[in-house]
Amino acid sequence: MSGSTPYYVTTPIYYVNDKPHIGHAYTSLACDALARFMRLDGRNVKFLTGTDEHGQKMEKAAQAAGMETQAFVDMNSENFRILTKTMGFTNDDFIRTTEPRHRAAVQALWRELKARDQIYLGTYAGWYSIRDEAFYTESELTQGPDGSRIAPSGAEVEWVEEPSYFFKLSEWQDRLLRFYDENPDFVAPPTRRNEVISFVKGGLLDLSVSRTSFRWGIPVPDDADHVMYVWLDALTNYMTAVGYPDSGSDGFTTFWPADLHMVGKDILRFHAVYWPAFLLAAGVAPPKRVFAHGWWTNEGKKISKSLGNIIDPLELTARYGLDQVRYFLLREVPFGNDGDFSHRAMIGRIDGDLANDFGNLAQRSLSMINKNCEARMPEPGEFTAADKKLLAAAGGLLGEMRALFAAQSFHKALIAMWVVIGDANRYIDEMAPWALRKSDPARMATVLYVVAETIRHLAILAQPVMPGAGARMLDQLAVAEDARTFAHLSPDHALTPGTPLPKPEGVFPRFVVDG
Ligand code: ME8
Repeated sequence: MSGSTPYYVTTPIYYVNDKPHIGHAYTSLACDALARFMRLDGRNVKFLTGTDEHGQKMEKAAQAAGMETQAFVDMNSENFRILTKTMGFTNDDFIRTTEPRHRAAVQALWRELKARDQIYLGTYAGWYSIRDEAFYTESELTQGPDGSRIAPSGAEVEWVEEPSYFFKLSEWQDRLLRFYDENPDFVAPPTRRNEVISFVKGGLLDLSVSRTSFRWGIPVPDDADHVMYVWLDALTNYMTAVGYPDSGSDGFTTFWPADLHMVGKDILRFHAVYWPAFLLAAGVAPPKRVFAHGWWTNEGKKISKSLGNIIDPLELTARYGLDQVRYFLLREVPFGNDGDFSHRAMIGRIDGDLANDFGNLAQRSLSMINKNCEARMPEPGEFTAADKKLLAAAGGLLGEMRALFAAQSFHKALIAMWVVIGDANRYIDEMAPWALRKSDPARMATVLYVVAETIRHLAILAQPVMPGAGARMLDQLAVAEDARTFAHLSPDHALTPGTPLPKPEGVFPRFVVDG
């Protein structure tokens, strides 16, 4: 892999106050699909996920569970590690903010900011939301029914007054605006970019970056009364994992700045305002891009523990199948938009797109080859214009999908694949190979070869989103395991006539309602 272009993609590190749910699985899934895509495309990929374990919220959650805080975060972090296995994620690292390597990185970044005169001691007096781990100004708050104050996220806030170190965020307003201007792709999608710019144009206050009223955090260097603000601590994870503070290390020089921080829209401000400001202030290059995706609701309702409608990714994959869930999540909602989860929509995709379209394409053509070509890859004759047209459509997919993955337009990439699936199904209907069996077996062989070659393209390209199904289809085409990358989509690679094929089996069954 050395010499290939690096690609560094990160998920948010998740709070371990609770179990993972579909929202967490979604963000990491998008990153996994990207990581797999880039690896198949020959890039040197680093894919990072992990858990965010410090702060008042964790301390309170541990107390509520009657557990010692470290034991509590150990237990819940493990659930996120299990999620990565259940969902088939291919992260190269799993970072925890309670690890020594991370403490060293955060303290080094603090020292750098201090040395550059970007941090000063003062007193914070204002509103704080423990649920969001965020400070709010009076003007951002609304009045709750009982007179309490509510943050834009819906979380309650409390009044905090304590000694605190501040980061000179106010000094970075113009520099940040210039940075957004010079880097038009830094925040995506464009609506989110506009939100960020108007927030920064509204003026920035210095940011409180330490707390003194609790202990569960990384101590401020040389002032142990303070622990660091959990967001300064958490954001730094992206650099810890590539070797910061050793900025001469292989990891750091190869992978920093990160290509993409994938986040939900709820945490955009931290990633697109505070994080680049910290980095610019410390003389470190900001990441190349932050993509803020939308929010899932469950059958039209906000997903929340209090409503009891949390969707457990483990249950979902057990019920519908891993590839099916992965496909649904990335296909159902234009990436970036909010979306609604419903069992009906899920079953619709499984039976329609997967079973009827893609599954049936593979099943019927491979069964015909098995029956009529002695279970060997048929030998094609000369290609007709119709054959060439379908092969060209399949051959053009990689270029199209490459651009769409680079823009994180997963749904469009899948739609592009389904255009070719539709073309291939229509081609079979029109060519009617079953009718050629007696009248023109050589032509039947050509038609089935063209379809098989189209399926080979589709299966290779399906792997980032549906690794299991893609691999099973490639097994059925007897494609060697080392011949499944995007390099094998070039014109000099194609199926070898005469290769013996295993007995075909359905890859995408229809969903059977149980009981
Ligand atoms: O914010 N729909 O962690 P967190 C879509 N520790 N995505 C959702 C979702 C939903 N309903 N619910 C959660 C934190 N997510 C911090 C991050 S990063 C340095 C620190 C996803 O456990 C989405 O990606 O609250 C959101 O941004 C993230 O989970 C929040 O995870």
